[in-house]
Amino acid sequence: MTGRRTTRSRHRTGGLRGRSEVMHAGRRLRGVAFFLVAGAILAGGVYLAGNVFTAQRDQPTTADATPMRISMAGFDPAVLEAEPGEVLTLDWWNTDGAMHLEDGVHTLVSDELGIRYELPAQSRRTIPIAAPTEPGDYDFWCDSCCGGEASPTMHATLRVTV
Ligand SMILES: [Cu+2]
Repeated sequence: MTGRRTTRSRHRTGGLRGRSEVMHAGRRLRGVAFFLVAGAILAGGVYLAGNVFTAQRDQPTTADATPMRISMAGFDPAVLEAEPGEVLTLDWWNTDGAMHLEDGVHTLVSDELGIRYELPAQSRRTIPIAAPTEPGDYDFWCDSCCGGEASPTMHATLRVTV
């Protein structure tokens, strides 16, 4: 590649000046190539590391389950929608390590909905949530970390609409 460029360039510009410019360009090209390769390797590593946490999302345990992640950032999605009386099946997974969690779990709690589930660190489970027959927004939260019920971050909503 460098050789061909040199030849072509010499034809075009001729003389020593052209040659040194070409050598300069060649060096710069190698520099760029190095960063491209290094960048690709880095990106590959980040991609693989990311897969450790996201791979689970691609393989729901139940085909028609609604995926929901819990982490220090809260529930994702933070709003679930359901029809009155509908029973949602959640494919629920926890991306946090045990050392960050009280008792090693995140929880999903709601007095109104009459539920209390626990999810151990870096695991997943399928859970049912029954929507009340009365439309409205129903609050649920995690009470095992980050201030629990007092922390707005750890709340999410079951939205029941007709
Ligand atoms: Cu939690």
